[in-house]
Amino acid sequence: MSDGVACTWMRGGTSKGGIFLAEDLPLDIEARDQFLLEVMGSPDTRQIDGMGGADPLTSKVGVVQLSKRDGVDVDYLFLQVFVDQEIVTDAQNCGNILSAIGPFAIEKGLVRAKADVTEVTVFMENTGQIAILSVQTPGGSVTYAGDARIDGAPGTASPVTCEFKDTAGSSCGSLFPTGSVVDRVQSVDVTCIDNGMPVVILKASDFGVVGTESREELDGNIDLKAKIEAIRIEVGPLMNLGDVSKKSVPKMTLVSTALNGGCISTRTFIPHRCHASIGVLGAVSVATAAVTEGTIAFPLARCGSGNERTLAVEHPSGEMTVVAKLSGGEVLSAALLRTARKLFDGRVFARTL
Ligand code: NQM
Repeated sequence: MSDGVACTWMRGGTSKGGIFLAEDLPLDIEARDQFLLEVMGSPDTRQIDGMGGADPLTSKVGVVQLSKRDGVDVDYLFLQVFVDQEIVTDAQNCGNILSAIGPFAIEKGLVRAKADVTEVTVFMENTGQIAILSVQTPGGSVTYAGDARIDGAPGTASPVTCEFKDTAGSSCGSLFPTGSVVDRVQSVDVTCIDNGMPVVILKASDFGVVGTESREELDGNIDLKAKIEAIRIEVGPLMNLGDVSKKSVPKMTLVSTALNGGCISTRTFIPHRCHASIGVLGAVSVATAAVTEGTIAFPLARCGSGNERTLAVEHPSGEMTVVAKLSGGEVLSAALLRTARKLFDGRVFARTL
């Protein structure tokens, strides 16, 4: 039997997964992906023979290494391990798992902790962009205990703030990759946007739903999911993502008027299951659509005014607040509060490695 591979299991925001040092994983991508499929127990809807939680949100991997880039601490590659298909994809980023990368990098000695708060500058390899994380390090060591609360994760923990700049066109090349703020696809008006995450914004009422249904109710609506998937497959090439049939992007977000005083209400398919909340960069893309005139989201949204806006994106388990800085109507940067927690540190075993 092998000695396994060093790994830290962490919750990052409302996601959970295995965080590895790049040097500990097979260099060959096929061997790496096969290893990760076995670690998670995929493909299997229950992931019974692995660590995955039978949900795309708990079947995630972060791969971290010291960065050689100027002004950057670590490089982070995100990998989505599909639950029920033999697919490991780097075609999407993940802002939730990102929030675990700061504490992980400090704990593994890749970044030296300062007193109180340590900034970790991360190059996100999936999209070639930078995020700045602020991690609580009282007395020079990471703490996971604290008073910060995020919707979708129980209890409180220490805050990790995530700041994103220049995320427009992260995967698609431009903010509105089709060249238009609205397109008609399969007889439905949609907004295709990428401000950190490729997202297709859809008006819930165009699909005969209210848009505030539970995750379970929407996941059980087979007709709705088939319509949404048909649109997704058609817009993939229009968004410069090519054939998306085996990719986890674009995400598909149904929007409606906020019910709890926020900016807008959302239900997001990621892309085949409804998200229990919403992704971090997914929320940045939705908030950007909400403040941009002409989009599907704009007439439904309440965004306030000024060059700094606090935009609460409502989702099935509460809301995610995006603090957006704007200039001339354009979103220049976005900051979000997350929490993260180390759950396990040890060695993980695959069947064949
Ligand atoms: O959009 C889920 C998540 C995500 C992605 C998904 C994310 C993001 O909640 O930045 O965090 O959209 O597949 O972890």
